[in-house]
Parts: sequence; structure tokens; C-alpha cells
Amino acid sequence: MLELYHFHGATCGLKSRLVLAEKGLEYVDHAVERGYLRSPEYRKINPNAVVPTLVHDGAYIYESSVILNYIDDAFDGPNLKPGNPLGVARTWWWMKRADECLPMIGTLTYTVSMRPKLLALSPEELEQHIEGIPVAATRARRRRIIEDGFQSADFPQALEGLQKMLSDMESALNKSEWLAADQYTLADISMTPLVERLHELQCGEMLDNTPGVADWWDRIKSRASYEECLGATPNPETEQHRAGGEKAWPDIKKILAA
Ligand SMILES: N[C@@H](CCC(=O)N[C@@H](CS)C(=O)NCC(=O)O)C(=O)O
Repeated sequence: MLELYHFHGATCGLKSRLVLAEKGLEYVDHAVERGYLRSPEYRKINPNAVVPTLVHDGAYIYESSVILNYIDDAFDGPNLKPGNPLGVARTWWWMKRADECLPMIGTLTYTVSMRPKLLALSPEELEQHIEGIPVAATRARRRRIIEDGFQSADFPQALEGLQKMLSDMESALNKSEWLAADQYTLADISMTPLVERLHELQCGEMLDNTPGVADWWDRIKSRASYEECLGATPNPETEQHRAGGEKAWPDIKKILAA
């Protein structure tokens, strides 16, 4: 039996759902609430209190890039890695890149959209939220973002990193039809939720200087897997992301232009 724990609105959860959709696999969909991740019950499933968690015949598999690769190797369906070592290396390079960019998109999301909600908590609840994050680096970053918001050093660094991500994608897409090769691969799946989140946060204009990425994005959105994962179950935080993003975009634009 194949099971996936995720929550709607989690970028890494979306990655896993996209690969399951592309492979055409049936699975038990444990779409949990974000708050459930901190429960003792879920921490027995995933000690880091994050999604995704894949469970295959009782074996627990963590880390979205590992999950993507496992699903591609373990099941029939279209191959989502090229059939040659160089293509596989390029695919892995993008999966690693997506992992590196996750804290950047997290910084953007929390600063622009999640922070106002967290600041409305009582000081005790806020402290509990921060101290309940099991991974020290994530906990320290979350504290800086909540305390300093747009003024935190993390914010411009995240924007610079995301701009570099788009320019790297542009260079790759000038060489091949898809990111790692002339076929759609796990590389494209890995980058999809990051670009989706830029759009959710009203930062779609960041793609104005990368026409190849804009064209790739149109092709991604027209895939059945995109509709299957986001059409029926849109991110419940979409409206909050939109409102925060609209407000923040003029400042973001200035930082990007500096
Ligand atoms: N490196 C991990 C990161 C997992 C992660 O940080 N997941 C986020 C969602 S994308 C999460 O569960 N966050 C918990 C929260 O927001 O409370 C992976 O790629 O699986």
C-alpha cells in the first residue's frame, strides 16, 4: 500500500503529489491540517514534524527529493529521469537546487503572507510556535523573520536567491526543451511548486525577464498533473498569499531592482 502525508499548500507536498499524478499511481491521500504536524501522533510518523512523508508497504520515506526518486524507481509508468547518466545527473542537480531554494521560498512566504497571522498570536502562543520547530536552523530563521519581517537579512538574500534560480532555469531552458533534457523529468516537477508559490505571492512579474521560464510555466500549467493536483484541491492559503503579495510587491520590486 502507498500512502502520502501532506497538507494542501505545502510546496514539498505538491512535489510528491505531482510525481504520483505523473506516474498515474493510486495512493491513500492523508491530507492533514498544518497544525497536526506538531502532534505527538504525527511526530511518530515524521520526527521533524514536516511533510511530505511517504509510506510504502509500511516503510517510511522522508525528504521530497528522495521521495520523488523513489517513486520514479519503484513504480511503472513514464520514466521521469532521462535514460543516460548525464541526463540523470542534470535531473539530480535540479532536485538539489529545489531543496536549496525551499528555505528562500519559505522566507518569502512567511515574511509576506504568514507573518501578520503569527503576530496576532499572544506572546506565549508565538513563542510556542517558534520553539515547537524541531530543526534549529529553521527555528532561528523563523524567529528572525517574525521579529524583523522585511528588515531581516534573510529577506533580500531570499529574493536574490530566487532571482538566481529563475536565471539558472532560463539558461537551462535555452539549451533543452525541459529543465534537465528534452523530456519532462523530476527536475521540472521539483521546480514547479517554487514557481507556483511565486505566482501565489503575486511575484509573477519576476518572470518578465525570463521568457523561457514563462513559456515553461505555461507548459507546466497545461499538464494534466497540474490540474489534478491544484484544480480540485487548490491551496486554502491562496487568498492570504494573494493579499499579502499584492501589498508587498512594490517593496519587493524595489529590492529586486537595487
Ligand atoms: N527538506 C524537506 C523539507 C520539508 C518541509 O520543510 N516541509 C514543509 C512544507 S513545504 C513543512 O512541512 N512545514 C511545516 C510547517 O509549515 O509547519 C523536504 O524536502 O521534504
